[in-house]
Amino acid sequence: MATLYYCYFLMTLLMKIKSRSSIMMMSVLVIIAVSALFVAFPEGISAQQDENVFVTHSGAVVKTTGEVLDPLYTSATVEFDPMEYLRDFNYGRISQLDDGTTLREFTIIADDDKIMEVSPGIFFNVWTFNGTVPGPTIRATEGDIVRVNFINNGSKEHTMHFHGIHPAEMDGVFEIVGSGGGQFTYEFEAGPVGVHPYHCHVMPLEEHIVRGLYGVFIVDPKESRPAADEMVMVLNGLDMDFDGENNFYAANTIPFYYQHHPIQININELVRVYVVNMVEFDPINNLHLHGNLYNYYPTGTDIVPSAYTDMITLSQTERGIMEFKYEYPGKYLFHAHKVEFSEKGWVGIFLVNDNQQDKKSESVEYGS
Ligand SMILES: [Cu+2]
Repeated sequence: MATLYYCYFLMTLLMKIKSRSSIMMMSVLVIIAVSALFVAFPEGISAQQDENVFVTHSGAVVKTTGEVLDPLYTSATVEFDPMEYLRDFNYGRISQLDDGTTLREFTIIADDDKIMEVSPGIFFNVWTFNGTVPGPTIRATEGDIVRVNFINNGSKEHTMHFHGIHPAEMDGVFEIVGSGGGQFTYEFEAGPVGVHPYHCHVMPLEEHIVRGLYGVFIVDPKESRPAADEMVMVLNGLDMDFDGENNFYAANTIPFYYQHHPIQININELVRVYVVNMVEFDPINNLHLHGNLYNYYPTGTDIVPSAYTDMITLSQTERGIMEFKYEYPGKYLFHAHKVEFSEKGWVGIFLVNDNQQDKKSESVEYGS
């Protein structure tokens, strides 16, 4: 209240002054007076600036003095289980063409209104292929015909751009698919052998990718790879506050998920991991495996590994295949050796069982 009287007194004085030089003098006095106010009442002024109040879509009022990460949503419309995603391969609806070629048909639906609980209590508006981030893992054998019936149910334009070899009009860049039910059919021969990303290619590309419009496309060699416990890891990041930096990092979207729910594998059984880096903003990501080394096949295009290592470094959309076996039971970390990423969620555990019957049981939780 004293502050108000002070301002009122200064304003009254100013209005009574007529001459130009007096006005200049009074202006200097007002500046000094306002500066004095900030010195006298620093807590009152800064407290008002720090207080943030948000009204969520559900009507709840959120007050905070800390950093707020997307406070607009309080419930999820996406169901995503990283343990299920890990080993879930979609081979499509299979039929034979007249010449005997295998046709694999897929239906992929894009949406951009879904809300995902990406960490306990943290909700984020994700853009999805078939309702999840990442979208389904599409799998075919080299030489198969892949036909993708794409439907854009979003409110924005989207496409599907596959990495690999295909005609220009199947590249998902210039053939924009309109919102609200637009359709396009992508059709091409599966190739080359390897692990490839697919993603939306509409501008601003950064946003369409970071929001979640990506997935993995595996092309198997005609002579299949040796039997193994196969899994997919998409390395991704989440920019919750839209400042062009990731707040969370993960393997398969949910930070720390495989640390709290270790991936169970068997001793002396070959494990094959299809790993794809979809992190935006940060120029590199990496993957370090504990207590072991792995054969690494960059892009999965060769059947002979090019490295035997415990560390690979990946830029945007770089990917490859890792193969390894564990000789000793126990728990082993895998994580980004860029420690900032692992401390923000990109870390997990392989739990190596020596009892084969325990394999893939999801009832055991481990770590904290
Ligand atoms: Cu898009």
